[in-house]
Order: sequence, then C-alpha cells, then structure tokens
Amino acid sequence: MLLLSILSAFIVVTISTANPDQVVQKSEPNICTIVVCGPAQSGLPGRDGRDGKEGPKGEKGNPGIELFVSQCRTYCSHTHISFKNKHLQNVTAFFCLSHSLVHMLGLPGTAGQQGLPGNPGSPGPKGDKGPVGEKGGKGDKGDRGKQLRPHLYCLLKRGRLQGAIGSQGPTGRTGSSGPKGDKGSQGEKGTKGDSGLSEINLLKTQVSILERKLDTLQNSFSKYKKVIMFPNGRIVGEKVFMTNGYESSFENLKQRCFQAGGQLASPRNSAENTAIQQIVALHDKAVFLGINDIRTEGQFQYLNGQAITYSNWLPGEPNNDRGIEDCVEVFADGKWNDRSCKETRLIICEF
Ligand code: MAN
Ligand code: CA
Repeated sequence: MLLLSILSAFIVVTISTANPDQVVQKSEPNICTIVVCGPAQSGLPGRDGRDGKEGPKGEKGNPGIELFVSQCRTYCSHTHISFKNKHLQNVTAFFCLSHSLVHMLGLPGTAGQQGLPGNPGSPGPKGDKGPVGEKGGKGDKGDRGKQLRPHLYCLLKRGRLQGAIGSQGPTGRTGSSGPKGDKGSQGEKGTKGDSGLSEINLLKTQVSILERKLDTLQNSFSKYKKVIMFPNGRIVGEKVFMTNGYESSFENLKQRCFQAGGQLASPRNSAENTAIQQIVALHDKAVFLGINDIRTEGQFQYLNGQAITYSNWLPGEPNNDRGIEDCVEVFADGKWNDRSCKETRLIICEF
C-alpha cells in the first residue's frame, strides 16, 4: 500500500537559488509548491536565530508561490493548497504529493515560532586617545548583531511535516562602550622667554637719556635763577632773599612779607647774612631783620619767639640808645645795630 501511494505521488523537485519568479520562468508547468490535504497542524518551533548580517533583506517571493499553487492544481487535481508562508519565498524545493501520500505522511505544520534575538554585539574597540589632559573618547559602537539566516526545515517526522523555519531574530543589542581612552600626552614645551638683560639695557639707555636732559635743565635753571635774582634777590641753600624796593617801618615790613607768604629776612648763619649784605649794598639802603627784643629788653629773638642763634653786631651794639631801640638794622658791610622800630628801612623777605 505504501509503495503504491509513493508511486502514485507525482513529485516534481526544482532546485534553485534564484527567487521564485526566476524559477517560474525556467520551470516546467508541473512545478508545484507544497501541496497538502487536510487541516494544518502546528509544527515544531523554529530554531533560535543565528548571529548574522544578511537577515534584514527580505526578498519578494509570494507571487511566485501563488503561481506554483495554480500549476499544482493542474497536475494534482486531488490536492489543494493548504498553506502559504512568507518564509517559503526562498524555498527551492517543491513537492506535489498524492492524496494518499499526504494522508500517510501527515499534514504540514504551521510556521514555527520566531527565533530568539541574536546575541549582543561584542564590546566596541578601545576609545580614541584623548587630547592633552582630556578624557578619552567613548568607544565605538559595537558590531551589529548577526541576523538569522533563513533555513528550510521541512522535514518528515513521524508522519507529519514539521513547521517552517522561525522568523529571523531581531538585531542583537548594541555592544558596550569601549574602555576609556588614554590620557593625552603633555603639551609641548613653551618657547624660550625674552632675555631680561636686554630689557635692563633698554632701561639703562632710557635713564642715560633722561640724565642728560636733566643736566641740561639744571644748567638752564641755574642760569635763569641768577638772572631773576639780580639785583633784588639771593639764594642761599633752599632759602631765597628778595626785596621789591619797598621801604617802611618794622611792623609794615613784617606784614608785607607775611602777606607774600614769607617773612622778614632772618639770617641764621654768615652765608645768609652775606646774601642780605649784597642786596643792601646793591640798593645802598639799610634793612630791618626779622629779629627784635620787644618782649624782653636785651633778649633778641626771631619772629617765632625763638632766641637768636646767630648775630653779627657792630662793636658796642646793641646799646638800646635812648632806650627805644628794639629792632635790628643791617648795614652794607653786613654789620648789625639795634635801632628804633619806627625808623624806615628797606624790606627784604625770605622765602
Ligand atoms: C649811634 C650809635 C647807635 C645808635 C645810633 C642811633 O650811631 O649810638 O648805637 O643806634 O647812634 O642814632
Ligand atoms: Ca644801637
């Protein structure tokens, strides 16, 4: 009985790696797809998807199956198409079985379960070396998980057709980040700084130039001082003695000098006294000093009340003639005489 059933089966096998359309064009009219009779049963689960790269590219193929089905109906009138599966689009073997053989072998199963996802990609390579002192870059993205390669498992087992291969698993997870990149290398040594010596030399040159200018100014200033002081003034150290030709009593002379910002000439040494002498000589007029004994007879003092520390009295002076002489006059020889403060004398102020 089995032998008769097998012999009665009309089997056409076409093997091709091309798509179903191509198969149709090259095949004879008796090419069929899997033809079964009776209800379908669940087949075995498909295998886990393998790691692969080529999986996502699905090929169109269903139209070709439809054509095979039509052709199969022509040559296998006692059968009918019981299933179509999109995963059969690349199927390269087609069977046209007799009714009895189908009953004997059993019914083809439904498509198996979808395969498991592919394994995660391997960790990415080590990150690039970072810039100087900076943190290394993140590692490259891991390799994409491999995809399932379609396989055909259409096997006869215990009289039943097993289910088709499971669908392709999803792409594996992205690999983990690569390790941290190495620390950047130290930057290049900076260029040598300018020599400090050149800067000092530059300063020396500038100072030398300023010194020459200062000497010129000092010489000019000394000359102009002499011109300005002649014949009314004299300079002794930091003190300047000057007359404007004004003549009056002691109190008026004192006020005039004070109003000018100075005071009546009060020589503290022979040099200053000589300067006053020269002015007196040039004007040929005696002057009053800023010295008197108005407060206490016989005790001459400066305008600030301090006792005098220097004097140049004529012999026999001060004699307080007639008991009215409390001021001091200077003659052209530089000598001093006590005289009445009400007398009129040339003014000499000191500044
Ligand atoms: C003489 C001297 C002086 C005095 C005057 C006053 O020259 O006695 O001391 O001051 O006369 O005129
Ligand atoms: Ca006198």
